[in-house]
Amino acid sequence: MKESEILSKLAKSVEEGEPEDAAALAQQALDEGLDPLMAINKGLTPGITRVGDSFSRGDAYLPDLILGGEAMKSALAILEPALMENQEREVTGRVVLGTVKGDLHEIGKTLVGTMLTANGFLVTDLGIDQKAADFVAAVKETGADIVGMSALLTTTMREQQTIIDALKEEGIRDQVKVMVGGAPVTQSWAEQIGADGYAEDAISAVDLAYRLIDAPA
Ligand code: B1M
Repeated sequence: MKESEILSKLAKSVEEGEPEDAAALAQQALDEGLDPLMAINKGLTPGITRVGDSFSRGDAYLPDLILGGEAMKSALAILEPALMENQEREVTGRVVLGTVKGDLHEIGKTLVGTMLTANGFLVTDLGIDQKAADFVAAVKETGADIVGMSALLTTTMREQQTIIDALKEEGIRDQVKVMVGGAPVTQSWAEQIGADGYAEDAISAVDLAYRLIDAPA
């Protein structure tokens, strides 16, 4: 199958919420030598973006979001291990990563964690719906260099501020760099809440992490 055809079928499998098709196409993409990152960025991501856009217009409903998310996750389960192959294994830095309280979106956060891991960062992934106290405890336990907070909802992005405040209250704000991201998050929001950096996607999150700890990329 041509590269463009696999990419458009991957997008369609997510858009139509077909986890089995998405996984089979992801495997086919790898078997045919496609770059897994390209399969994610030019196949899966346009598919899930279209699901979100239809939802915004009222042409799709919550079950469509759920199925789109499931299809994306099943393809990522095949593609993410391939992203890790032949990568630098020396530990570059320690990162605590999670999706903030009240927010159940995990796909982008997990992708950021995978890319960081593939680039030598030791990532403690707290999961979704994590309160400030859990971020603070994990930073203390792991001695993290960076804490990364993902928020996908305009209502939950304020939690990023709450976590920074909690780090200050615990007297550890100066010991850890704060990285924020997620669809509604912007550079100006990051500045407003006193984060050390904002990344738009998983690739720029890796560049940012290197910069934050002054490591050569
Ligand atoms: Co939700 N949802 N959702 N949803 N959902 C959005 C975010 C939305 C924009 C859809 C829309 O209306 N167009 C909208 C938010 C509106 C807003 O607040 N402005 C929305 C809504 C409204 C909701 C519910 C409220 C719906 C409802 O119940 N009525 C509900 C909320 C639940 C909750 O969290 N409490 C809800 C639920 C869900 C599902 C659970 C069904 C499902 C998630 C499944 C899962 O994760 N397992 C879901 C999905 C799939 C989406 C969309 C369609 C796709 C999100 C996604 O996975 N994208 C989304 C629309 C959209 O984003 N276009 C939408 C793919 C992923 C690779 O991208 O997550 O953006 P993303 O991550 C990127 C970057 O943002 C960045 O890098 C990633 C990789 O490139 N990044 C970081 C992310 N985190 C980062 C952290 C960093 C750095 C970069 O540093 C730490």
